[in-house]
Amino acid sequence: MNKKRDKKKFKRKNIKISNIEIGNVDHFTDDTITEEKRAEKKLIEKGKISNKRNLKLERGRILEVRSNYKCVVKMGDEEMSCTLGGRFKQVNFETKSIVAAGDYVNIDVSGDPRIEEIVTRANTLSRFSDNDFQIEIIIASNIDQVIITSSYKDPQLNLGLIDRYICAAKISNITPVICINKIDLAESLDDVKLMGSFYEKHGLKVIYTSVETGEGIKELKELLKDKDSVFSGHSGAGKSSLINKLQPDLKLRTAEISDYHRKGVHTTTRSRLLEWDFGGYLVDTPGIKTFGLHRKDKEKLKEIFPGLSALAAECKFFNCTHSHEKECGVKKAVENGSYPLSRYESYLRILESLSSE
Ligand SMILES: Nc1nc2c(ncn2[C@@H]2O[C@H](COP(=O)(O)OP(=O)(O)OP(=O)(O)O)[C@@H](O)[C@H]2O)c(=O)[nH]1
Ligand SMILES: [Mg+2]
Ligand SMILES: [Zn+2]
Repeated sequence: MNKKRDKKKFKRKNIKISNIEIGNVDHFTDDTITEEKRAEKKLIEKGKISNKRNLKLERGRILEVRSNYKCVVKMGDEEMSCTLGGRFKQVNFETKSIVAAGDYVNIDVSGDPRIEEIVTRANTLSRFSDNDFQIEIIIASNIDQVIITSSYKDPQLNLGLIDRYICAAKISNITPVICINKIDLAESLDDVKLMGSFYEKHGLKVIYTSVETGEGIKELKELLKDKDSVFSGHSGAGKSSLINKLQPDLKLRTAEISDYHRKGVHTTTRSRLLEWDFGGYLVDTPGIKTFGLHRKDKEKLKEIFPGLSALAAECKFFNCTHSHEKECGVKKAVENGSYPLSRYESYLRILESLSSE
């Protein structure tokens, strides 16, 4: 077939309209509806909104994620098991967590309850896998504060892990609170408080608790009241024990100290959203060993790592990363002893972990 000739043949002629009265322009709003419909269809196809929006969806909040497509949800006063709508089953390589404890969801209750929509999250406390792909693991969502739980001893206080939590929380606009538990095991309290004083100096809240003696529990309760908090930290730090102490009827499983020296004991195995009887919610989480941040946040590190931004005014270069540069305010402070070497080394370790390709 000769395409050129065809084109010529079918070329449209300009149509002139005369003697035709055009009615009320409102008749043409059909066009805009079509546009909207098209946009909506696109969103449905992308899985951003449900195609069942004509159904009555009810709002609930995820208490626990049981498997990839099953979770326990609270709706009103009821707890129910829910599945996830089919469109969530599309593979997403960026995240391991389709839903997380704390998510608000819209549920189709016309049959077996099915989650159809995840309400946009206010924030997430997320860590990222160590490998190149940096897959997101959501610890909890829609929370006000993270109680970074560390024990003074058994297991040993790990300030490097605390630093990583602080950075992750700040990146996500979540207030970090440091809780140093098991202070009954400390020989001297001065020794413990010295460790916390660095963080307090840089505006962070630090509380010292003991489930054994009850110290600090009242202060912790005050802090938790009417807020949504997540308890996170090393396995065995005493997260579940603290929660039980605050509200004994929750009866969370905790491990005996003797058990806990065995390798790989994780007593809490799934994150769970629970309700305080004094107001607010909490998420108890399984212990973690390491907390990976995302490489995309590398630039923010020097702004959010405790105490660095105030020293940066003394750096020669405005974009100083306080690592290899000369005439660096942070390095000077480390040299003259006004900034602790151990925290500077922790900063460098995190910086390096975000630099590897
Ligand atoms: N001496 C002392 N022991 C404590 C304290 N708090 C908790 N423990 C003990 O520490 C052990 C671990 O406590 P858990 O509450 O199970 O720790 P967890 O942080 O929930 O651990 P995972 O669920 O594995 O992440 C238990 O044997 C507790 O009795 C404390 O303040 N002092
Ligand atoms: Mg636990
Ligand atoms: Zn510098």
